[in-house]
Amino acid sequence: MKMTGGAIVVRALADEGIRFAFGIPGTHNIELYDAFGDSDRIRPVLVTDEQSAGFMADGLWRASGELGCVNIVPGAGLTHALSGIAEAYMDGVPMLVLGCGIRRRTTHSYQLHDVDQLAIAAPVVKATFRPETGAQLYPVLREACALARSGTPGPVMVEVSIDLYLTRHEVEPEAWGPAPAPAIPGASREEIARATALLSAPGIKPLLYAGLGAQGATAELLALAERLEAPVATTIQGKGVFPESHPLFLWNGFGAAAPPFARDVAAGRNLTLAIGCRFSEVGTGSYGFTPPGPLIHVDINGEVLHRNFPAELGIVAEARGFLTQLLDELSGRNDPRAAAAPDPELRRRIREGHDAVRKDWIELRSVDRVTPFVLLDALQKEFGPGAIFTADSGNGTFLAMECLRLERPGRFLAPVDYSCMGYSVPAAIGAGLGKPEAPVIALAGDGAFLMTGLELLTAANQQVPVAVFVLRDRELAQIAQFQTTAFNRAVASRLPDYHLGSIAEAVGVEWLALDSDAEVVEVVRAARATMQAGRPVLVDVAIDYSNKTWFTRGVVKTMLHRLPWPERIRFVGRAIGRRLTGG
Ligand SMILES: Cc1ncc(C[n+]2csc(CCOP(=O)(O)OP(=O)(O)O)c2C)c(N)n1
Ligand SMILES: [Mg+2]
Repeated sequence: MKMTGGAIVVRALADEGIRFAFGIPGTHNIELYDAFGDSDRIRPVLVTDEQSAGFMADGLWRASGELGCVNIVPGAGLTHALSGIAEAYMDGVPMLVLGCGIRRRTTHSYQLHDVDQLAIAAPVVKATFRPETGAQLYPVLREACALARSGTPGPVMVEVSIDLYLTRHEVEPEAWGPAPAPAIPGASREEIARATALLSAPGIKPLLYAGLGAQGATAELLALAERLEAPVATTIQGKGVFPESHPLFLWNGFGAAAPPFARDVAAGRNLTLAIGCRFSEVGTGSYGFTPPGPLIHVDINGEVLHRNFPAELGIVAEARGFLTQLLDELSGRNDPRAAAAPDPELRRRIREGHDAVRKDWIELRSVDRVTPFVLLDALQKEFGPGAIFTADSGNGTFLAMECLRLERPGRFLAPVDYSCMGYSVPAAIGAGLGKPEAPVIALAGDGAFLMTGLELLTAANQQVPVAVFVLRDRELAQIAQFQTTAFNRAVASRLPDYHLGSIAEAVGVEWLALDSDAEVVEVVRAARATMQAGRPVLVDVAIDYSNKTWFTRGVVKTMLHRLPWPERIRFVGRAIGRRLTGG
């Protein structure tokens, strides 16, 4: 039968379960948009800037596991979208990047938007495809989606030329189906036996360290932690993979960027089992720890093993399958190993450590503005355990990481390894579309908000009732804090002031001011009421950043220690000199 290119693409997307295509139409893909108009399965979501298209598809997947499509015009659409695509690439988030190509059946040169798109996208996607015929469209799109979801997930780009959209093609839909799923790697019997032997050797006190790759394995991770009586730390991305109310939950990290109790507990362990993580710079607080060795490192992607820390045993395996096998082996009928007894001393240190951290935050309350912990605690209490938080690149990410206690993965969405400012508002909209039943709260820095805050217009237009809390310190604090510590001055990191309420009014969104701790509960409740009525809301928070996070304090120290001695002396000397002279 004959089908248009647009109809074939829409059919492939729908068969992949894709419900949302984020982007802005252009002359090259209006045929596709017309086909969207005929579809009741795919909603094209109009964004204000294509970088948000990537962040929305990212938030959609992280919150709900649903694949999103970034749908962009050639050249300018792609270059705007690259930030969101690159964030997804570095953070392991799958998405279909549906690029549109210029005419190929022409002898003309210097066409509109004519750049080598696949070359531009190649470093930030897992693969690129350029179907040549209409018949290739459907199978190529299905293959691209399968690849995006497999292994370490990530974006995959397919460029569809306008030629294919403008014409009809002879195709056989009866022959269409999903692409073969790539094999899921698992551990061999020998690898499981070696891991078991290392873990159950006499005197071994393991530390478990879990990343986003372990997000489908919470139950197994819990069973293993209890069986080994091992404390569990997670990466930043992995926040919530292990329930954070559990007595064995340590921290999101365990090195110099963690509070003293977490550092001490980790230092007392003598083996690390790391699952579904890759020891990235941000996750490790700038490589601010060495995993207590020996290290058993398990990841679905063999390339991450032995990269930052050599492993005694590196295993290429999907987390849940690995943990199931390991638990079977530990409790095997032939050679059952005794489960470790609960360690009251360990649990006491962890409990008292968390209590002390909490006490500090409460005691260091702001006198005239909003204390971060007071706000985050109130948000958790008012919105309950189903709430989804998005964070941005900035101080807010680390405050949220340290103050929120989450029981499940998919509740803390943050741009970590690419760390791109502008993530939180569009990611919240993506999350809200994927999980309409969950309250979604964006924690945006006042610098980051300037980049993508206008997407509140999209939230209003799409009727996604997100709450955006803008943390107003009138600084690029994450950088200004580094600058004032190291240089005793902050250059180009003070923000010019702007009136947030006017922006809210301009895009037709309600707004609230939150000026002090005393108002926190009342304002959070008012924001919640607006969301429950189906409308987005913006909150202007006079945040007090005077207490630095454990993360920032740790990273400043670690970075200093990574410098060669003469440079260290220069840095410290300059900071002291400027403090003494007031310069
Ligand atoms: C696109 C982009 N530009 C610059 C940076 C560098 N950077 C990291 S955090 C930060 C400060 C963010 O300021 P703001 O949004 O106000 O958050 P705050 O730290 O003040 O909470 C900057 C400039 C970045 N990560 N991403
Ligand atoms: Mg700021």
